[in-house]
Amino acid sequence: MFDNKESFKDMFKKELVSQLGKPVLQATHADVYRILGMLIRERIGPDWANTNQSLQAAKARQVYYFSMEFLIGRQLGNNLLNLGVLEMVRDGLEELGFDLAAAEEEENDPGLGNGGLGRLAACFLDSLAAQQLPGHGCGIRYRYGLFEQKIIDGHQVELPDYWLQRGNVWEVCREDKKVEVRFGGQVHMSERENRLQIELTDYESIWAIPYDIPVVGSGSSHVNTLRLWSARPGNEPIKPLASKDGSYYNYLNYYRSVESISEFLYPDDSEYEGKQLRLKQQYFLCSAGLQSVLRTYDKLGLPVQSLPDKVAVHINDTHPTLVIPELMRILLDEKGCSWEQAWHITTRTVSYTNHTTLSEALEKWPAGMLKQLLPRIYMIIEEINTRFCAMLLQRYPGEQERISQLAIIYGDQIRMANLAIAGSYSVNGVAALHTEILKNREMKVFYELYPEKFNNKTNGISHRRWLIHANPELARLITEAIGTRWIAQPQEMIGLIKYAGDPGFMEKITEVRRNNKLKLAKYVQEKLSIHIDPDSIFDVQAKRLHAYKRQLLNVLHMMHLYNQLKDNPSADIVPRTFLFSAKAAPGYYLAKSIIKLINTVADAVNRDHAVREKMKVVFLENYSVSLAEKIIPAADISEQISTAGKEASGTGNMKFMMNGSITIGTLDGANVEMHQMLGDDNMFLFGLNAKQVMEHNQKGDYCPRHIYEVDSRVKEVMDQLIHPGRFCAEGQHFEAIYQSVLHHQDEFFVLKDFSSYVEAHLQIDLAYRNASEWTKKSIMNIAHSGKFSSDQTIREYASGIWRIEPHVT
Ligand code: 26V
Repeated sequence: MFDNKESFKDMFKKELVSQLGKPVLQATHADVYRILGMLIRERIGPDWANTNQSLQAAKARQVYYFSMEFLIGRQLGNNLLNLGVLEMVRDGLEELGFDLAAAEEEENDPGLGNGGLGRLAACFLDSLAAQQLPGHGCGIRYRYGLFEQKIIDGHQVELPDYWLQRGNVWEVCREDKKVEVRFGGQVHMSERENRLQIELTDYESIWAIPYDIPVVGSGSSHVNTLRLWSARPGNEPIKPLASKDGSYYNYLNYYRSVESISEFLYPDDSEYEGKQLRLKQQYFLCSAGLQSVLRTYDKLGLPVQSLPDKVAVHINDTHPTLVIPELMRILLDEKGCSWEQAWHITTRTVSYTNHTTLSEALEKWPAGMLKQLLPRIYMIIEEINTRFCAMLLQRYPGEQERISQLAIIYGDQIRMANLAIAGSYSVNGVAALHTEILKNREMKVFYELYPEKFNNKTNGISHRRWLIHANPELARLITEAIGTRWIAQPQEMIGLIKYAGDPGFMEKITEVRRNNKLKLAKYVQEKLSIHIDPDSIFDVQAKRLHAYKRQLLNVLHMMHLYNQLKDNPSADIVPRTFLFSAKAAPGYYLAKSIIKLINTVADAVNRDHAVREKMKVVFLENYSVSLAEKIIPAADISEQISTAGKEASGTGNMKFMMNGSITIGTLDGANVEMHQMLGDDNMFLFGLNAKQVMEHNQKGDYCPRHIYEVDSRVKEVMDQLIHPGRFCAEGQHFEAIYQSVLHHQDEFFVLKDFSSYVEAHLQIDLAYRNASEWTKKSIMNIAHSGKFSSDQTIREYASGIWRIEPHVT
């Protein structure tokens, strides 16, 4: 393969001519991207095969991370980085007259996830491979990722995201490894040789086709696999129900319904909705994934009882909980296990991560729907529930209330979190505070039943993608200061503390950060024709739009600031640029209204020449991994302002911190752990804490109307939501937003935290004036961010939950 620049250049030129039949000079950026993809794939291939072979030969214990989402981001840059050839390829291309950055922009960003949960799965894969841990992803190859967002007239408009349009160089279709997944049908039971025989008839049968993507370990030859499944009728469809009468049109309908299973990713909504197609997707993932795991296991020639010694199956939230009854089905119906044996194996194989405490987001499937779609799986869930409740009756005689809270099937609903906890050996939350809330509140009865299952694993992020790749100038500067060890061991960044007062280093870091701001300013100018001042404070909130994340609090503060500037145009404030980026679920009316409000405020502010030197508001459309990589390195302020107790962890908070932004935040999620390290000097805290929020909720004593009446700043901005004037044109108003915070007992405490939020922003303004103190804070943030490396998180999962070890080939 290419070991040096010259051999790379030779290979590149040869490949270009042979694959595309073009002279080098005529190659486009897209051609460069494609050829690089092919070369890298060729280079990865042998290591990939070796890793698999060697894991198999060593009978190594492996983890399979099941997730409905893998938000992997663009692959080219990261693969070059992890292979250790980034600089060489960049230089080589430059000598040939090409620009690597431009080629990178040609890659479609696969949006196979909604936000934090999907991105976490991707960071985990990166960290598993980097540490040579045998761990693979198992997911769905959606033909359409999360919708593409356009802002038209201030409103969000959704377009389909056909990310596969130009093919995908990173995947390999493994047609030979397809498996069959069955839906519907009738279950027949009979007895043969004293054993219960189960047969399913008249089912709908579909093929699951795996597409494998290599996950390259940074600095080693270890390559794991992300296996994404696609639903297809296959060349010789097996017993399609709809084609029984032989009609060609029925046949086509059958084809379409099969393909719809892996057609698109569901957007995460404000409230969970039990949609049948989503249930189909979940079972499709679980059944296909498990069959392939067991096929690999079977090759080891070990008895099925040893499965938990060799295989760990992890479920990312409750979405893949059907692995539990599906594993039971395979063990009972296909491997001939007794119920007790099967349950013993299953509950030692599966572990589960919870990602939310919002009760409205908890998955519950209507029993009737599940029964019709998956009759055998339903029988197994019923049996799990019956045995579970019998055990509870023994343990808690007479405690009806407690037992009904624990039950897996309750009324007409199947509670997936209850099934996940009952059927797994480990349950973890994603930040210290979140885990405590699970144990003491949301899942208290389960914690009392199974205290040994509960544990915390604070989330992390890949410093390779979010620092080295996204912010190469900063990475270089860190290496200049403390050497290269931090690259393999990001905790070593703590060594930067001693540079927090070093004038030379401070000057350099200021320059790097300013360059990043200039780059983002250029992007904003190109995309939106808005000029933003690189010397203003870049104040950024970029994340999914949801009421609990309180983008609205941010908007109300902006409106207030603008009102102040109108009252006093010569007010002495440090110029601010407020940047937003966020997608709202298509059916989430309130969230979409908030997007419109942000854009309405942006229009009013940006049009006003009187404040142009002091304030700008920008909404960047279509937030995605690649856009995040542009925004985050340029942020001075990171807005992490969720209502305390609602954000399980947050991972954006960690990405901003690692890039030297300073957080304004509540004591929520992982912000709590950030604050423990950084202290009050290096973070701007405000608002109620989780305990206070809970107490208000218990007492029911929060009265937003009272705040509206006594705080004139609040009254002014609230009234501006519904009356024409500074922001709203005649006939335009934001009634729903107004009502949501004033007339209902706003569970997100927006007005309650307003005053302390405004105060925290005043502190930011003051602090920014002292440039060297600000830079020190920024350095302190970077220095402490190693704790949030997903390498560390994964080590904790590996030793504390999965019991897997690094494998050296
Ligand atoms: C729910 C639904 C329901 C309807 C269909 C689509 C869909 C997709 C995802 C979800 C679950 C959302 C849960 C989630 O994303 N939690 C986030 O997980 C992050 C990683 O642990 C964490 O940092 C965030 O705080 C948490 O909100």
